[in-house]
Amino acid sequence: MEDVMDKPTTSPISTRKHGDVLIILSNNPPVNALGAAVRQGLVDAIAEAEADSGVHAVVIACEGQTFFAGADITEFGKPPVMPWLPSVVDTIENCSKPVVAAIHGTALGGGLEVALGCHYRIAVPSAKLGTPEVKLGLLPGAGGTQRLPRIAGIKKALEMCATGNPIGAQDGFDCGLIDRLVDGELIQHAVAYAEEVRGIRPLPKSSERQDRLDEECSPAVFDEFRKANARKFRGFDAPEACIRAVQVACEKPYAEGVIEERKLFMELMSGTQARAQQYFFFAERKANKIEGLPENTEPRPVRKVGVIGAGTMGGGISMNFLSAGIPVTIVEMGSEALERGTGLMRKNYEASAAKGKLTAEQVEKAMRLLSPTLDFQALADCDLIIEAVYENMDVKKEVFGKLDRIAKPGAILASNTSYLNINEIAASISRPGDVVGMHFFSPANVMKLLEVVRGDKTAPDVLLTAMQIGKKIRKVPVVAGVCHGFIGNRMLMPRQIEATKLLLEGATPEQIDRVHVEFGMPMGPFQMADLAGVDIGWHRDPNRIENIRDALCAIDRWGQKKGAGFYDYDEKRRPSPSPVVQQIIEDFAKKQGVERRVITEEEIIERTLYTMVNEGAKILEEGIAQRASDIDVVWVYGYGWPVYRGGPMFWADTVGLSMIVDGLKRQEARMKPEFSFSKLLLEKADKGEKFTR
Ligand code: T1G
Repeated sequence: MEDVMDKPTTSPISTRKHGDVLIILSNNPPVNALGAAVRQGLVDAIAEAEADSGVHAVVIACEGQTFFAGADITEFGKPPVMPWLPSVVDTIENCSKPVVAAIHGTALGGGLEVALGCHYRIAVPSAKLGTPEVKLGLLPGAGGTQRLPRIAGIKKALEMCATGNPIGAQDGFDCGLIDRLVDGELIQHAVAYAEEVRGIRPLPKSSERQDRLDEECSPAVFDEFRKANARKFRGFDAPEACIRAVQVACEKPYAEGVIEERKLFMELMSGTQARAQQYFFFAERKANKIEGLPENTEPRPVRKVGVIGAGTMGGGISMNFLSAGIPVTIVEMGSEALERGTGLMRKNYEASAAKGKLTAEQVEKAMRLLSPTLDFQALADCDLIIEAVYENMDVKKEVFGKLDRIAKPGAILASNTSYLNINEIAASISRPGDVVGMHFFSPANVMKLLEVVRGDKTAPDVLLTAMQIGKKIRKVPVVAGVCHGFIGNRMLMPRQIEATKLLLEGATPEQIDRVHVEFGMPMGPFQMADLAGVDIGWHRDPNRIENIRDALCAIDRWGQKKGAGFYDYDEKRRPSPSPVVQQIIEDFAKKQGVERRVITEEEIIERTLYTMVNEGAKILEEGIAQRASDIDVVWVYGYGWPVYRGGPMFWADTVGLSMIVDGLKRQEARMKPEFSFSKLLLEKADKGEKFTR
């Protein structure tokens, strides 16, 4: 029986009849976002089904890569266009004929809410289901917080709504969200399913289900969930709103619950966090785009990767490629170091398996792709070689010299340096166009950020390849120009300099760190120094004491690894203020004739965060970053800047650039000689402009 095409339409929604089943099809690339035209099209299509007595059931499906991936985020903040998504979902649920959702790809947010409005849901096994609104500073606003717990239970709904992490189709089936898993031709299966259920009455409406609520509703469930996630949700507004909304499902009938949901949704939508997180959604996607790349640039194939150095960074870097199914040859100077490095990689994999993140088979599969060797020549047939050796220019040049002699033509030669000059490294060999920086962040197998450093001679296809392979190994690659510390570490320097000066002037490590932690950072400058190692970059001469860091290192206070740094640490690595350090600071201040005084939180913010913004502006005006939002992506993914503040540049815009300039002017005298104003910051503040919009 052939499908009868209905009238051609410019709407992204089309319909066709298969027997007595009306198939409603969405074609709104790239992700079938539920924009105004899609919403109207769905309402019109349901009306068409209702009006056609020859139709006894309906299927809703999507063309392209995915089922509806949610509301159209580009419409947020603009005047709303009817019909509203909640009423579209109600229209579907109140259809007098059974509606079956046919799910593939990612049914997310409003997309899952549309599916919950349908009477039945079938999916292919690879499908994912989620309510990621919380990652946009929101909550499901089209009935999801009331329908999801009624179908999948309270615990599942809490987990999905408050974390925003998707679940797999099998998990969806197990919790009752999916009625059938199907392989093969999805729409055919959906039509067959619709035929099966076309006569069943009453129609199963999610909003009317009560049984799952009765099973799990108890205040303890919510309190336990809050407690278990307190650390993860710290500083965010949306997770608590999600918990509250799902809890309402236990306390009120559906019709009242959705009113509460709407109220909570609108409160979040009008807040700064939602704006920051929605800004960041697009910032992350923009970061992938390379300005000025010649159109016809093609990436180079990367089928085999080489890594030089099996230390913590080399091992972590290698794991990313192994986990992506790309074979890695890892080279070390000595067998002991090689065994230690590969042993640590296996240990890290097994730790992930122990947490259920990987299967034992996946661990073995990844480790089978690893070829450890002491033979540098083994890198000769690698397409991409990443150097992760000791952070010293001479050592780097020596390694690149050897690579220049053995690497095959067209191989990409990358350095994991976090500070050194990529142009200087490139200039030391015969193929500077093949050189690029790939700056991973520690632990390299965990941290998502990858600074891809474009040298003056880096060829366009080399840059493109590094960006694409970065995405392939599930990193967030950001283009950075060559300067000391690239984007992230360069902005870290003024913060560390001012934080240390503030210690001499009267602040304490715990005071400065508390201001940063309350601001939303995972830790402050001194906790970070103790974690990374106070001795990083230390000249190793205990008799040469030029600053507080030297003084600490000279007495073996190298940080957590030594049980003492700026803080003292107990056996559980819990920090406590150190009278020894306080004495060292006061002695230093005296020796340097620094008058100590009371330091306010405001001054700490102005001297440690406003200075970062100023440095970010310099990075922009020098073209080291392509755009302000890239700087924000670097700081959110590389340094734990709270995403609900958007990133340093977005945050500066919310504070107001003239406020930032005024604050810096207030502190300028104390920040000399290191501090100087960015011209771009002064100009924009003067004109009332912003960095990020
Ligand atoms: N709205 C508008 N544009 C979107 C979009 C959306 N929901 N999702 C993706 N795009 C754009 C994106 O900007 C990019 O554009 C292109 O599509 C490809 O995306 C009432 C309020 C679906 C898993 O949060 O998680 O529903 O850069 O590069 O890696 O309760 O996109 O090419 O110009 O990410 O294959 C809830 C968001 C909305 C899902 C695909 N939904 N999207 O990943 O491609 S709020 C979401 C994603 C809501 C209701 C509430 C991912 C993806 P460009 P991409 P991908």
